Amino acid sequence: MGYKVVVAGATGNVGREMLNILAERQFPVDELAALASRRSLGTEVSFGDKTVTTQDIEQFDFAGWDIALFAIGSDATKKYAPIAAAAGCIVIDNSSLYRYDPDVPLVVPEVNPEAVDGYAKKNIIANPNCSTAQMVVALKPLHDRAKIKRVVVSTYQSVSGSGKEAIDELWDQTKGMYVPGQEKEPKVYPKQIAFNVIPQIDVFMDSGDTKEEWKMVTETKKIVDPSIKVTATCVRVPVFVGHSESINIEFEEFLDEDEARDILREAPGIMVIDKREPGGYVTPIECVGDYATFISRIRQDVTIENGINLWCVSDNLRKGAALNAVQIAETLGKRVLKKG
Ligand code: 11C
Repeated sequence: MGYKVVVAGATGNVGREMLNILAERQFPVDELAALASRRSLGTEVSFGDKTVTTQDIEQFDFAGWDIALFAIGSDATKKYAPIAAAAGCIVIDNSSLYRYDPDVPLVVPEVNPEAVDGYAKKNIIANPNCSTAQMVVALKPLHDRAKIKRVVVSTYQSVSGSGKEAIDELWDQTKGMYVPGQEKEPKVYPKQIAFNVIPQIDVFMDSGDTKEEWKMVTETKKIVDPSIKVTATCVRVPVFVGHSESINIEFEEFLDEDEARDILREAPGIMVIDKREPGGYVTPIECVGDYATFISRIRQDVTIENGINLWCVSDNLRKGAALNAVQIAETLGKRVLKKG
């Protein structure tokens, strides 16, 4: 016997990936409901070799359903997650709404799988921000060996992190550059994204950090270790899919670059591609559609006592969102629900 699974937000970028990944990984689904807002009602979505017609989330009765994967943004989540949870359906939520709630586990299965056991306080488990998810997969095995003191991270984040309109904006602006009269003004982003980079992701906070930067700090502490200090600069780049990160790590103890490479090679969810020659590293275009978090450019930072630099790339719609949510469902299945 398997699970009755709901995917809410099934027509969005992340919702569609959730359906693909449930099918690819043969998650034991007995019955599937694909939910959408009234605007996209009746849209057909693919689930493996089947086609499923979306149902109205407003009318849906969550009673009797085991797990709901939510990819509907914070406002809709605020309305529907409590309804699903109260009906006994465990919500795995991709929005930021519940991530910082002490009664809601924030889980990356390679890092803190045991945290899913705390799901029952609210019947909700939170999925982290995409830029955090790939970074903590890389940090955890190194932290276990040499205890991380401080992380300095700069991100290079693709436009798919901002949704479909942002993908269209990059495409239209890029084409528009070559056709006189077809130039497109920025709508989603505050400045032109084509042939440019924008050092702002999400809103500014009083500290001067953006909310994306704050998320990386706060979520890393909740998932890995509250003692780790993180400082982040998050930048949007004209890439469709795949977030990249330059990560500088300072440890309590010395960690040799070769040992760091060996640890990362053995770690779950990581693929090390690190040849010191032209092209001997991974770029975002190569990680699209993959499950792994790719690590390259592992090297000693000789400007501090115990430092390592590395380059980290992952598909933000997969490990950063849909894959991690499905892995949480798998972990919940193995550790708690034990069906399938
Ligand atoms: C971006 N990281 O790339 C964001 C998208 O908190 O789940 C995901 C926002 C979030 O724009």
